[in-house]
Amino acid sequence: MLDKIADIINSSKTFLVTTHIRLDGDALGSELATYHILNDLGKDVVVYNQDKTPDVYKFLPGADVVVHTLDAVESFDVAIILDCSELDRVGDQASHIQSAARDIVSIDHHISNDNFGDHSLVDPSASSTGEIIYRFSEALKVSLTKDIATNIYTAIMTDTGSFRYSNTTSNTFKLAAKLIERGADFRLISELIYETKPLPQIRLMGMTLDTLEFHENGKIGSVLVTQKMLRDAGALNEHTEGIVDLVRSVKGTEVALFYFEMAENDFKVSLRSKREIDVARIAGEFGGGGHVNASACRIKGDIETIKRRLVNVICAMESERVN
Ligand SMILES: [Mn+2]
Repeated sequence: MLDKIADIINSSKTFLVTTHIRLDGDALGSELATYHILNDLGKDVVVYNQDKTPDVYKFLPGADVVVHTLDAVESFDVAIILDCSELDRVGDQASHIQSAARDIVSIDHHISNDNFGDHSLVDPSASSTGEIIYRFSEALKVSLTKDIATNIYTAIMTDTGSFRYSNTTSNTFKLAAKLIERGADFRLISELIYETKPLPQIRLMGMTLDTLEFHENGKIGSVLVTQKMLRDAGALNEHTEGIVDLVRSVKGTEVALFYFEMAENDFKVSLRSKREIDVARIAGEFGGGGHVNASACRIKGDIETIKRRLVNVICAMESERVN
């Protein structure tokens, strides 16, 4: 499949590259690495995202080329959709992109990928979409520049939680070493992503910790962020990143839940787990998905009912698993 996709890329001229809403490091790093790869091949490339680039990722090489409207773009040969398990994840322009593209290429590492692409490069064993983009660059025989290496390194580092999550393999480390040899400045990238938090984000974290509660003897931990808390802290949506990992880090916690109020009685729930507890399955019960140790879903209703429903589902699945 990799060779077939390389043929399609080589024989095409105009490209749209995009990824999911609520941008993260893997989404942006994979996208901008792809931009540089195609650009180095002399292709015409438009990089489109519905959401604005979070401040923390603005240092990524190529971040300044991203556009947020597709008005002027009528058609292109190939749309490359990155890190999306389904096309709708790109946001409001999904159907426009589908009709404007001759071919849709999906590159992703979600086990829940629904095969929406005309051509799919999906590998659930890859740590990140960035890891697959590296293979993509090799298949296209593009030399690994510092710009490409920096973007791919960022994608891998963020999706593996700095090489700590169970999606990390010895291959991930080998690849990281190669990227560092090609100029990815691992110390600087880590500082820019993890050690440049704006004060409102820290204030929000303090307020969020006040909502911390536990169920099932501490095995399930949860926190809540409301729109009012964001306003009071002067924080942005993107400043909630990492909060759920703080809950998982508590001793004895096996499942961490983060309830984010998107609108009244409308919550996005992020789930994290330790070891073999499959939170993708739990999120799946509510129409969501993701990976074994990290997933998400959206649930409507009042927060107390939602909390009870989630705890019940987690307990039911856990008793099924251990019995
Ligand atoms: Mn990813």
